[in-house]
Amino acid sequence: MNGHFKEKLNRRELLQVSVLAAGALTGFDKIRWAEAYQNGKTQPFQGGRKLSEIDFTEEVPVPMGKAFGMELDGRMYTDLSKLTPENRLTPAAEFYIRTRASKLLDSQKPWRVQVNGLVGRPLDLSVAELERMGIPTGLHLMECAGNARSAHFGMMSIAKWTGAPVAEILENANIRPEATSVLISGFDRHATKSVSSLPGASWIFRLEELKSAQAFLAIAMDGEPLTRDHGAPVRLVVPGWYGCACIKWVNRITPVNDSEVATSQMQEYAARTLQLGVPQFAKDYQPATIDQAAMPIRVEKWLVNGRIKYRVVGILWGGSCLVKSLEIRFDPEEDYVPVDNFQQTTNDPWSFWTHAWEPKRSGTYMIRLHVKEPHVVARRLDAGYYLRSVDITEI
Ligand SMILES: Nc1nc2c(c(=O)[nH]1)N[C@H]1C(S)=C(S)[C@@H](COP(=O)(O)O)O[C@H]1N2
Ligand SMILES: [Mo]
Repeated sequence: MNGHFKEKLNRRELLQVSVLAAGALTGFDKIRWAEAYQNGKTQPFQGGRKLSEIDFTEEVPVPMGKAFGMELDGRMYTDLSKLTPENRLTPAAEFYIRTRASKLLDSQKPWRVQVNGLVGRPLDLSVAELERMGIPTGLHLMECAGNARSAHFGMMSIAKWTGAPVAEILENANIRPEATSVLISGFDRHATKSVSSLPGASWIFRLEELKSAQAFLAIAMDGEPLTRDHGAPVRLVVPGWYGCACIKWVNRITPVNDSEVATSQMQEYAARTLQLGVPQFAKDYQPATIDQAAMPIRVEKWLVNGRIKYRVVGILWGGSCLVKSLEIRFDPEEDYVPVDNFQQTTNDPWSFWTHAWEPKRSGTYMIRLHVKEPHVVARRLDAGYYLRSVDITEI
């Protein structure tokens, strides 16, 4: 990408993001947040001054908000530390990337999406046809199942999507009664061999899972056509599922039955999507949905009435029912306590929380969140996956 184009893109996208962000909170959300920020629990910081932000320890610097590498090893990490409740969208130009566009991808050739297999009426869809079916599908979060502390957990972003509902495409293709699942595949041949990933991107979904998740073939993100790295001209989005199921450069939709063997992508991601072993058949896979999770994104150091106080800001995402009691622990010195300022209004995209903290002594603290309700499944969170730590030198 040349500098001029990049600059134009950034300016345009920035503008869009600020317009979007202004409209992103519904009136109801805005009032709730305004209340939460003015009432009670944020008062510990009233009249105070923010001195600095504390870096998370054991997280080496990596490029944030900038794409690097090529093809299967290409990445962009989103800087989540800048998010605020008033501006909770990640800029489109910084939406994380996991696998950059293949050098073998021919963007001159008209793109087609074939719908065949167990269908009464095979389809051969053009991008224009998908665009005609496109509807606004709302704000949705995407998280890579391999999102990691080494990337400051920056493989997670939100966008405002436009797409063609998969259910509608299947209906148009008259899918046969014996079809139980759907194989969705994308272009995934690359010029260079990856150091860590296998080529071949496809996933098999149970029909009812695709329908209940309201999966769609995305053609635009934040009002702009998809970029090459995000799967242009068309990619799958399955709200609530890990990114590995959200196939980019989609070219084939195939209704299948229960005898289908799991794809190499499903097998590669079996551990990260919390399967039991690596099942051979697609029907034996649990949905690759994102469990309830939470983590701090920023720790601020404040001076309030001559005293040092810390304000921990974090997000909560995933899961399928709203959490009422979220707890935080600053290990090894302290026990779990309820998070001060927290209200989850939706599972997708994320919600914010803040917590005032006055450490008793200086040292290294590991910060962990915990959902108190026993019926909420939070396997990664409970395993300590989203743990972050800070060094406190001043109290
Ligand atoms: N064709 C193709 N689709 C793909 C992948 C890929 O390597 N090839 N990676 C998947 C993974 S692991 C993730 S997390 C998401 C990332 O989408 P993004 O790069 O737009 O954030 O795309 C998914 N779709
Ligand atoms: Mo991923």
